[in-house]
Amino acid sequence: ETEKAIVEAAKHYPRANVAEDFQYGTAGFRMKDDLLDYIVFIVGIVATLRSRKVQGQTIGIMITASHNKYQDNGVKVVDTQGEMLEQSFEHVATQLANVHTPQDLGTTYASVLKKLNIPATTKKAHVIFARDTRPSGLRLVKALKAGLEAAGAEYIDYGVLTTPQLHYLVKATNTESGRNPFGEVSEEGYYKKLAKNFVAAMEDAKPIGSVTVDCANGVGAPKLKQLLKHLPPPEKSGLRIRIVNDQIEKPEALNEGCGADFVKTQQTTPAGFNGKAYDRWASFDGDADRIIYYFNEEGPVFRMLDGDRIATLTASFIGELLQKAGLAEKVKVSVIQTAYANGASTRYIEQGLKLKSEFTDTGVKHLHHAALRADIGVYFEANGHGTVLFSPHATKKIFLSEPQSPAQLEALNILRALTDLINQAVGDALSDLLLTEVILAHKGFTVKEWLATYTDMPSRLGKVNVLDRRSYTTVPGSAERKLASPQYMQEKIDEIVAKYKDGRSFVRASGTEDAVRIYGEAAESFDVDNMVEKVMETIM
Ligand code: 16G
Ligand code: ZN
Repeated sequence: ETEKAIVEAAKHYPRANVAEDFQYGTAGFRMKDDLLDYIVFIVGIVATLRSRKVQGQTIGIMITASHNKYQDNGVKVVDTQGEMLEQSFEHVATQLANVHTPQDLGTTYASVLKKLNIPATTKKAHVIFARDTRPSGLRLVKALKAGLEAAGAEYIDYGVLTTPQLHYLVKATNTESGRNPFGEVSEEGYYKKLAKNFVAAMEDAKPIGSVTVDCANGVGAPKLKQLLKHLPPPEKSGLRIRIVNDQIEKPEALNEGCGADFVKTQQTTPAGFNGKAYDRWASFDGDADRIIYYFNEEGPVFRMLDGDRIATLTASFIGELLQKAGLAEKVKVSVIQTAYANGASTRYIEQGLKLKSEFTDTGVKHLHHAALRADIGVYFEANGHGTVLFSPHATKKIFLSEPQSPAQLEALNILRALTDLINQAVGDALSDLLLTEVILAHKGFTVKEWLATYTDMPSRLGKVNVLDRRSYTTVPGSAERKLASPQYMQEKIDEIVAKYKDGRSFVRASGTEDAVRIYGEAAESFDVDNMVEKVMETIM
């Protein structure tokens, strides 16, 4: 009768009458919000199925379109440990999203049920969900509840949250009664966990000056304000956190001329910027899972401290702590990057820090999975999404080692606090902000010293809109750095790149737009522009 209930409910949420196929992509489903009601409805069904498949563990659903325009929205599913949805269920989601009538949905649901091997009468299903500040969020929640109810899930609506807060709650819920609870199952518990470990990780370090955070006029603003209430006051901690772009009551202001994506892609300061030379600024994106830093030098000359910089800063700090704690031989740090990482950052990781570096395809789930294989895996995309994962082996060493000196004890204490200050479920702007501030304080770095750790290669990112991006495929295992098709295109690119000193360029199909992206870097900045243009011409 679940099937019947689904058919009935689907009559109120007809699929948008468009020919295009919807696809569960790297960021779930994302599109204009008026196309989404049916999609959100079926995602409720998919999450319910997933929960049943994992014996009633809790599954999460986040309604957000991150850095995209306020007229867009999206939906994605969070798996039991706070990670991205298991692959086979992505296919189920895509399949159900492209069924055109309630009757068809019913039969497709029945066949999926069979294929997934879920008896119709199995355990209860549990789902929790949240949304960002977009105006369409509340309407979509209605469709979501209809899907969940038809499919028979028990659910909790957590209202407005950042994406990483929802990931936290999923993981906390599923580990609550186990041996390693992730944290209290509440928004409050999230703040308490971060605040406590921020104080512990700071130890006696003295933060330098203040940081101003551009919250993209999104959900990060009210949530950062909440977090600040749990932190020691600036007079005590020595750190002042200022907030700009917090106008969530103005929907059209979301991500408009501000936020991490704007600053990163435009290479300029956001709306509302009023910093002086060398003032430390950071930007969140619209759902607060990305953060980048930046500042102006005199001139003003804009300087970016992006995900690569946060990764190298973090890896170097953790590497030093392991040394001091006497654990450097037993616990290895790996840095996981994508093809977009600036070549200078990779060289610095390998030659400067003498740490392992590894590459994966674009998209958080690929980085996350690679990081899971490391002792300590530091992963960041250049665009500011990232976190650090501590393996059970590393965690055991960090918590069970007997310090041989006060210095070793101090290093161990900081490492212990870091394992809980860092949101190991997913990249998290709030957590990464506190982490970065802790490291800068310990190192005694201003933005100037941070930038001076290495010099970025001049780089450029281009985009060409194409009719069929699927004709652009990359060689498996190349981390998207080599094209397999169209035929001969990689040869042409190699030929162009060979003419430039330290040139590197790659082309890959976007996972989120009908376009291919072209990245290039070279020793000289005039060379990069020229090279990337030539590579773009091979596509047009
Ligand atoms: C998605 C990914 C992001 C990636 C971006 C690349 C997640 C949660 N998000 O937004 O990590 O950087 O896609 O977009 O995985 P592109 O394929 O259009 O270049
Ligand atoms: Zn985001």
